[in-house]
Amino acid sequence: MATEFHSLFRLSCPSQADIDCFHNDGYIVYPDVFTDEAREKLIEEITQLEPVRQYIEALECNDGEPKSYFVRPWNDRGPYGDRLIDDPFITALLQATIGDNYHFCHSALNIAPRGIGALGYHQDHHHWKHENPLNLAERDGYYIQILYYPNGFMLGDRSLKVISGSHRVAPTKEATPEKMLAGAFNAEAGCQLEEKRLTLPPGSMVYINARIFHAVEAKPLDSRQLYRIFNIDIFKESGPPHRYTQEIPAEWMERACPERKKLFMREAYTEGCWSQ
Ligand SMILES: O=C(O)CCC(=O)C(=O)O
Ligand SMILES: [Fe+2]
Repeated sequence: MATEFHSLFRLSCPSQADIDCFHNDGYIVYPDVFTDEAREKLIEEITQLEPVRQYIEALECNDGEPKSYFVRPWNDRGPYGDRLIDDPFITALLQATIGDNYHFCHSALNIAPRGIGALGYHQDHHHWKHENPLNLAERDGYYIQILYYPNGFMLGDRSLKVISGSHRVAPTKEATPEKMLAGAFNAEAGCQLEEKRLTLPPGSMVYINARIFHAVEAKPLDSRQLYRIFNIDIFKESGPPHRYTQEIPAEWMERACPERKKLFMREAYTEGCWSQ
């Protein structure tokens, strides 16, 4: 019996304004973009995974040192998590921003409890800070992170912040987030580099060019939310592996349709693969 699977999102494709945001600011914010059903099912699927269920159960009675739950790659995906990989909206968004020539890189799942510390400003382009000829050649390739926040976050409560426009600055040692925020790179960027602190309702997503500096604020002990769920899918322009380009499980390949197979047909990262 064929199951009909509609998009998990309220939108079918990005607007021209969204695409402009991507190029000008380096990111697009989609508040409450999941359908109610998809949001609820995704949360259910994630929180009912056995290790997650145990983690949450421990949180409810634990008063020890706060620890995040983190898995990378996140392969234990139910039907909703799985569908995210090539949902029609995601495919339309990737094609409209970076074209057709991209692959699935990897994924992760993170659950952040009350009391967890901040994550400082960073960029996630893994061919930077490595000097192999391969890394140098790949430096300008797109590396796209799609950040999903199934249960959302409030400002100052494990909230994401970004330096808007920071993807326009060449990734040198001098280009630090502090200097960018002090205005020292506005001329190079051709715009004012500004910190944007986000607040997002449940069912939101943020689409970023991983060249932008981004950071995450701490989660206060008295946060109204017991834990914040964050899952991420990463896509890269076709080419050699990035640091975490994951092995595709055999069963994923077997059940993939031809379009999805194309996303998976690339090399995974292995020790030493950049220096051969
Ligand atoms: O937790 C988040 O909202 C983003 C985390 C992040 O920047 C990362 O995993 O690289
Ligand atoms: Fe990051």
